[in-house]
Amino acid sequence: MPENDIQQLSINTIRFLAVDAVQKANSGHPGMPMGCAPIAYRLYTKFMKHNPANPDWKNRDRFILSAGHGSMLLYSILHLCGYKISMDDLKNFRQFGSITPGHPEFGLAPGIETTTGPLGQGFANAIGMAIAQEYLASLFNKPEVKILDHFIYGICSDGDLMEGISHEAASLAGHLKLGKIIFFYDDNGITIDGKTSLAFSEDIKKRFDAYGWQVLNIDDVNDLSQIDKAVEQAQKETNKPTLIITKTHIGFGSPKKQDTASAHGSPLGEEEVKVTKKNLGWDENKFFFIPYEVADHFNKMKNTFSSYENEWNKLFESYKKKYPADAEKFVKVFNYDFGDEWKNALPSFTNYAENIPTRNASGSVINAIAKHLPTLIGGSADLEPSNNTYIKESTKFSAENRSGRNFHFGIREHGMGGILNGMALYGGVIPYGGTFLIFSDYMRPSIRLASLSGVRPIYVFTHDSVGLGEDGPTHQPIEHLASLRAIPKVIVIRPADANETVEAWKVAIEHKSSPVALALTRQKVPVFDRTKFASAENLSKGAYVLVQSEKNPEVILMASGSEVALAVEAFNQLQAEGINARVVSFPSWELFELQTNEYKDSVLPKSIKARVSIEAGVKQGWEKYIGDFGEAICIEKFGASAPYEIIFKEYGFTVDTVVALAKKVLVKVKSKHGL
Ligand SMILES: Cc1ncc(C[n+]2csc(CCOP(=O)(O)OP(=O)(O)O)c2C)c(N)n1
Repeated sequence: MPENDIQQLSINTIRFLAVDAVQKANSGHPGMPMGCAPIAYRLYTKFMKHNPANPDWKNRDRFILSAGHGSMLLYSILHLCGYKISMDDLKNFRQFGSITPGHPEFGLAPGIETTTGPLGQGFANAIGMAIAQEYLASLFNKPEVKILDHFIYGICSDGDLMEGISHEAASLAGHLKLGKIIFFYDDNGITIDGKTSLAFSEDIKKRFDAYGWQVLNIDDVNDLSQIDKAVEQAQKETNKPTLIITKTHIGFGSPKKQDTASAHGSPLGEEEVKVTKKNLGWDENKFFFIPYEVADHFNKMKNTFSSYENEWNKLFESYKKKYPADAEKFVKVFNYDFGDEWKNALPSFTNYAENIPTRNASGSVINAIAKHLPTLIGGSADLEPSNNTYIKESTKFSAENRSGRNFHFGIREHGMGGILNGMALYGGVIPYGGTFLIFSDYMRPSIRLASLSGVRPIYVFTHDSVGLGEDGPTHQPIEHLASLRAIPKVIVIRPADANETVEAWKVAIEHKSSPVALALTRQKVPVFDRTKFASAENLSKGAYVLVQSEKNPEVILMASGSEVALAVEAFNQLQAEGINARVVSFPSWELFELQTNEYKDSVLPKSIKARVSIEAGVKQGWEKYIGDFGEAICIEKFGASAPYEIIFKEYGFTVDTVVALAKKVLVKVKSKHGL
C-alpha cells in the first residue's frame, strides 16, 4: 500500500477506535481525537523516541495530553503502538475498574505520563518535567555523552490555554528557555458552550511570543508534511519552548457534527457514526476495527521502537565505563536510594531555652540534608525569605544555570503546584515548593492531582495560623488545615517545635506515594526539653503522649503546632490544681490513622472521655478525636490584624480558657456517668 494511504488508514483507525469506544460507553469526547489524530499518529510513529515494551525507559520522549478529555486519542495510539492496553481495555473505556478511565490517570495504563482532565494541569506538568530533565541532565550529562536528552511533546486545547495555570506555566517556561518543550495547540475554535469567540479572543501567537516561546503554525492538520516541518523546526530551537498553533476540526469527518460543540462531549450517535465512517471511506459495519495493513504497519515499527532504547542502552554502557560513579548514582537517584547519610545529618535542637519558629527549623533541616540528597530541589513562589526554602550551598536554577537547586517560581502558586507535579512525575528528583499556608488555596487543584496520581511534592506552607499576626485576616489560614486534610492521601503535618519539624521532614523525604504538606509557624515556639518530654521521633506516628501526670490522667489535651505549647502550660496549671492530665501532641491525623488500633487506643484511651482539642483553625474534623463529651478551642471566624499574642488572647487561646474547658469537660463526663 502506498505510504500516504497507510498513513491515512492509520489516522482513521485512531479516529474510529475513539468514536467506537465513546459510542459503546455511551459517554466521552469523540471530537478532539477525531481532529487531532494526525498529530498523535505522526508524533508516535515518526518523531517520538519511545519504547512500548518499556514505558519506564528514562530517556523516552514524553507525551502529555493536557486536553485529557480526549483520552481515547491517547488510548488508541498507545494500543496501536503496542503498549499494554488491549482491545478489551479500549472496549471497557470509562468502565469501573478499567485501565482506560474517562480521563487518563497516571499509573493505571502504561504510557500515561500524567493524570489530566482538569484543564491546564497537564500543560504545567510538562513544564515541570522539562525542568526536572534539565536539572538531572546538568547532574549527569557530559559534553560528549548525553544520557538525558529528549523532548516533551504535548497537545493543549482552548480550555487549557484559557485556564490561568497555563499563563503561569507558559510564562515561566519562556523565562527559563525550556527548549525541549513542543506543544501543539488544538486550535479548533470550539469549546463546550459553542464557539471560542464567545469568551476567548486574544491573539495566541502574540501571547506566546511575548512569553518568549517560538510560535509556529499549521493551517491544516491533515497535511502531514506541515506537521513534519513544524516539529523539525521546533526540535531545532533549543533556546525556546515551542507552541505549534494547529488548525483542526473537532469531530473531523462527521457530516453533522464537525466544527460544532456537539462533537465535543457526547457520542456521535449510532446513525452519525455510520455516516461518518462512510464519509471517511470506512466500513460502517465494522467496530473497533484495525485493518490488517495498519496492524502490520505498527508491528513493523516494533523493532524501531526497541532500537531507540537499545541505542540508549549502549550509550549508557559506554557512559558507565567512563563514569562508573555517575552511572551508579543515576540508577540510585531514580530509585530514590540515597543511603542513610542524610538521616545522620538531620539536626537536633537541644538548646531548650531557645524559642524557634518551625519555619526556621525547616530551613535548617533543608540545608542539613541537602548535601546528601542531591536531587532534593525546590523553592518558593516569591516568599523564599519567609518560607526558608533556600539551599545555601547551591545556586539559583535559571536559563543559564541548570544545576541550581533553588527555584524562583515567581508569584505563581498554581503554576508551581502543577510544575512540582511534573517534576515528581518525571522521577529522580524530590521537589518541594513553598508559600504561605493561606495560598495553598491557589494551588489546591494541583495538590489534589498530586495525591490522585500518587506522586509526592513536599509543600512548605509557612505562616500557618493567626499566629502570623499583623498581616491580618487575608493572610491568616483558618479552614486550610481542614481543607488539606479533606483531600484523600495528602499527609498534613503541623509540627509543634523544632525537633518535630526535623521528624516531619524525615517523614516527608521517606514518604513517596503522596504529597506531604508541612504547616509551619512564622512565630517563635518553645523547643520542648526532650529529656523531660517524649521523643520527637514519635511524630511519625501522627500523635503521641508528650507529657502526662504520674497518676492516671482524667483529661486529655490534644493540640497541633504552636498550640502544643499552650496545652503544656495548661497541663502544668491543671497539675498544680490537682487535676491529672495528658498532653497529646497531634501533628498529623493522617499518620495517626495509619497506626494500629492498639496504638491509637493507647494515645486516646476510650476510658478517658474528657478531651479538649486546641488548634488555631476550624474545629471541623476534631470531633472524631474529642468524642461526644469533648470541647474544641478553635477558630470559626476570620482572623484579625494585630500582634499575634493579642489575637491568640482575644480568640480564647489562653491557659485560662484551656483550663476552664478541661474542667467543664470533666464535669460533663462525670455527670453523664452519674459520679
Ligand atoms: C479546570 C476544568 N474546567 C472545566 C472542565 C470541563 N471541560 C472539559 S472540556 C472543556 C472545554 C473544552 O474545550 P476545548 O478545551 O476547546 O476542547 P475541545 O472542545 O476542543 O475538545 C471543559 C470546560 C475541565 N475539564 N477542567
